[in-house]
Amino acid sequence: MTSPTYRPNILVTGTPGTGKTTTSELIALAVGFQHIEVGKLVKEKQLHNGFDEEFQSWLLDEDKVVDELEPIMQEGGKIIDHHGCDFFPERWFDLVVVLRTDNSVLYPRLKKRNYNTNKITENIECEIMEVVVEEARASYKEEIVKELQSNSLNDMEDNVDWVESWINEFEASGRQPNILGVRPNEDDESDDSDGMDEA
Ligand code: DAT
Repeated sequence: MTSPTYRPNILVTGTPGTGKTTTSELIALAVGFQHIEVGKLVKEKQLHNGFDEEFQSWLLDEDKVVDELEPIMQEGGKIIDHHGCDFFPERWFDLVVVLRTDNSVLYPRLKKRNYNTNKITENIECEIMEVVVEEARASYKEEIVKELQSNSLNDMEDNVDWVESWINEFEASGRQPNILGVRPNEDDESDDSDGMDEA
């Protein structure tokens, strides 16, 4: 007898404008996962400490965001989309996708959003300095971090297909999602509770 499949959780991260929301929505539609855009949730549920006028963004309250999401993540089958990733508990995710975009493509995307100069400069520098990739590599096990190019619609299609295949393989393998942690007696070699690491 096989137990019902417990679906993995995925984080889609990257500099603003790299395509997190669009790609996450397409993945969610393709595989029946729930897509949660953290920026939207922060605004709706007021999980912030006010508005930063200079950078025109909400100053999110990381503890409130984690508390709000914890029970949701426990259900499995979630795609979280956010431009930062170091404050989420490491055990939440089975795959971390970092979207990357060339600056010549990213700049017009940000300009089209009517971002002010500060915000455009900050985001372009962020992409040049590989801030989000570095953050992802520092916060999660290397083998679960996957960098994907997101310059064109073709790339987007390929990225959705890649994640869909990854989910299919994960579920076919019978692997246990990280959020479930290590069950007693299931892994006798492991004494330490490695399900509780904080990023
Ligand atoms: P993010 O959530 O990372 O801020 P988004 O999904 O809102 O990005 O996308 C920003 C804009 O760029 C939106 O108009 C869709 C477009 N876009 C994103 N990724 C793309 C891609 N790979 N090819 C073409 N357009 C893309």
